[in-house]
Amino acid sequence: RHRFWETQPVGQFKDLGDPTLPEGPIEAPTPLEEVRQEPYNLPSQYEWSTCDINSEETCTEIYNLLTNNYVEDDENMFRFNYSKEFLFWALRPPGYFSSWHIGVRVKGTRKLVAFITGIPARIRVRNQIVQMAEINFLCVHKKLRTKRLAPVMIKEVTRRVHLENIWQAAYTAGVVLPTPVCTCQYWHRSLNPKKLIEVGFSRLGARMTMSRTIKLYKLPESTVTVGFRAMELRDIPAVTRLLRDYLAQFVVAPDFDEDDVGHWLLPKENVISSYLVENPETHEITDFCSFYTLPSSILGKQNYSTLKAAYSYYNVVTQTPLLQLMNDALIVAKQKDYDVFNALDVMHNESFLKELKFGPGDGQLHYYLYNYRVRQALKPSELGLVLL
Ligand code: NHW
Ligand code: EN5
Repeated sequence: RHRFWETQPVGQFKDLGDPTLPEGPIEAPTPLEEVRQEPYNLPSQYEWSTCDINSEETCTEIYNLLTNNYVEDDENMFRFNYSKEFLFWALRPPGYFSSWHIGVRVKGTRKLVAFITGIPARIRVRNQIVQMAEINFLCVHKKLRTKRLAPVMIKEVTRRVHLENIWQAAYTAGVVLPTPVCTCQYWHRSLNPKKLIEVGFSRLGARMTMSRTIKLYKLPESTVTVGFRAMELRDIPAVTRLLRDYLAQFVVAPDFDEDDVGHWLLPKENVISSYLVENPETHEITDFCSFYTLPSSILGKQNYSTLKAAYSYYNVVTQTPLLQLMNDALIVAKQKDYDVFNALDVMHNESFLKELKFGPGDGQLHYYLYNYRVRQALKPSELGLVLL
């Protein structure tokens, strides 16, 4: 069934529900001297290329590869279109390794034809904080598919992660692999229903007209929560406290410190947006919400070329009802001209999705851990992790 994944230290389908298997690492780390020193062999036409994303030229090559070859929906109507600024942010968190930004090029022409990345992260699983790599942006050019290039790339990134003495990883995919730690549902909240219907992202409901649909999804012009404002540099300590206290309740969640919060949550135009609620009397920061910007190319439509989507990231409330805070997030996203607001059913998101008129999408997102077994798959509400 899974010629490659069956050879890897990941939970296997045959072991699902075996109560004798312990939770934790599947394989023990090997001494660093025993980690393979040479890169894995590629087919002879190709060569490895560590990508320097600080180079504008390399960043453009990566952007072009992903724009034309990265993830599509199951009907090939939309393709993720991560911006260069987004990639620059996603790939350079505190302590990042350039050696984990791995390209495959054609020898001779130097054309970039495949890519995979890792970034370091501390992830807590129950009461254990585990140093991990988050693997993302695995992409093989459309013309080079099904030639078993992906397994070589995964082995090579694994080797380079091992060289940093890191032995676990986390990743997400829309496809089922051995074996999900959690399976989540995508939900979508229309902000610009007319455009979404015109491009085939959503459909006019039964017994619904366009004008009734537009009215259904209408939002107030401005936010309602008193003290709602964009996050700033000075808010990092308070936001870190809020987020750490909140994430402590989930079975799997990142272990964010102030450096991480400064990187992952400080607003960056068209990349990451974060808002908080400051109590006007005490100046206490009581609530927080965030979303990242990930447009999709609209494939084969003349009147529109991109869909502007916001993706719910981390949200924490202590004083404001979550429903009200997320409604304010929808209002700011609408003000900034996003077409749709997407969210997974992770953390406490279930509590606002239906009431705020999100509808389930046709996509799921499966979460995986490499070399770490969890006793039982988690419910989405037990998951406190969002990957980009
Ligand atoms: S998920 C997005 C992945 N990218 C895309 O979907 C873009 C469009 N598709 C492609 O570019 C987010 C290709 O179809 C890809 C596969 C490259 C996906 N994850 O080369 P072959 C991430 O980036 C397995 C893992 O012939 P291909 C997360 C497949 O099951 N494995 O296929 C990435 C089969 O193995 P099997 C995947 O279509 C996490 C083998 O690849 C996969 O030309 C990576 C076939 O290879 C996927 N998304 O290329 C793992 N899709 O055993 C990280 C297919 O079934 C692990 N496959 O025979 C941790 C590493 C670090 C450890 C550190 C301790
Ligand atoms: C790694 N970080 O399928 C991520 N998206 O539902 C990689 N569907 O946008 C893995 N098919 O349902 C990513 N509209 C896996 C996801 C890949 C992309 C994907 C889905 C998620 C999606 C849309 C468009 C479907 C187009 C036809 C969808 C319905 C929206 C509707 C709005 C009104 C209320 C009901 C729902």
